[in-house]
Amino acid sequence: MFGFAVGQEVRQALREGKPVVALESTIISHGMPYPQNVETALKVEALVREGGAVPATVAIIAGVPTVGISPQQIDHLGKEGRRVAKASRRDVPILAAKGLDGATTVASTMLIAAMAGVKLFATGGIGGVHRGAETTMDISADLEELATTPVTVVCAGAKSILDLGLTLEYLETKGVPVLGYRTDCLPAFYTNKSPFPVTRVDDPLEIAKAIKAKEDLGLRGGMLVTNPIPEEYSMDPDYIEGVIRQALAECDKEGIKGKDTTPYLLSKICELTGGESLESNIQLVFNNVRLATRIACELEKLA
Ligand code: PSU
Ligand code: MN
Repeated sequence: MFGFAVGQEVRQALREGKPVVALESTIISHGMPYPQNVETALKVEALVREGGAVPATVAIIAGVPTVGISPQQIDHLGKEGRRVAKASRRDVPILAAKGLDGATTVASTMLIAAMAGVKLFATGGIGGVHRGAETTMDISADLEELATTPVTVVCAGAKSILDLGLTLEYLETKGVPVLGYRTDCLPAFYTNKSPFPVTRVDDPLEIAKAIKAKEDLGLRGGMLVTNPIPEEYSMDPDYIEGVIRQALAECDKEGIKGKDTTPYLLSKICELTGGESLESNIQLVFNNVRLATRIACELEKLA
């Protein structure tokens, strides 16, 4: 029989009702270069612990969806980088059948976290509706997962490699609550503003209550909490828009499609900004992890 695994520390925390925060692994293997990817992933786990919760980095290890991989496995995924399969929901059964490793996206991390009963998940940015989706139909499986699976995802909004307006429309159609932490507009990953409104919340307890309400009312699907990048790390909007346009043009010229699109754009942006975007990316992940940990702790008190 095929099944999933839960790391020992995470299993114990879940048994004792302690707060757990899930973390994804595509960000490690496909979202950042080595060695910053591994350093960031390990620091993130330390931040969750400092906040009083237990980290659960999710990946597929030799075919087994695993909630709470080891530091050695994090190092392995980071070193292998793009040689590891990027695993979204559709890839999970194939990797399980073949006994292969997979780095989980937001969609598959939510899916696997939910198997273990983990309710909070922190990352950098989510996938969404790509610019030009009206002809390519390129819409990330992350959005469908948010509509289906009961996990709250804390992110810094979405990069404007996506069409942010269409991404919000899609989430609205699917009935996914989109909250803004201390903001009235959707943060755009590298920058803390966009023209698109979200529902403002000012307190982690309020967010925890919304999660509890959703659960108690039997409403399916997850929730998206968008957390603006701290001002001191946010980038100039015009500069980053220019970089994104250039990255999109090169992606088009190279004929990159499908699941390769997002990782290609991420590494191109990193290259074009000479690493400046990477530092912002790392800092916003830390910021999201701190918030997710606070929400997880509040949620545990409500239980
Ligand atoms: N956006 C980022 N960093 C990332 C990703 C997206 O700013 O690392 C990764 C996440 O794992 C996300 C995935 O779930 O890319 C989306 O890929 P796609 O667009 O192929 O669904
Ligand atoms: Mn896609």
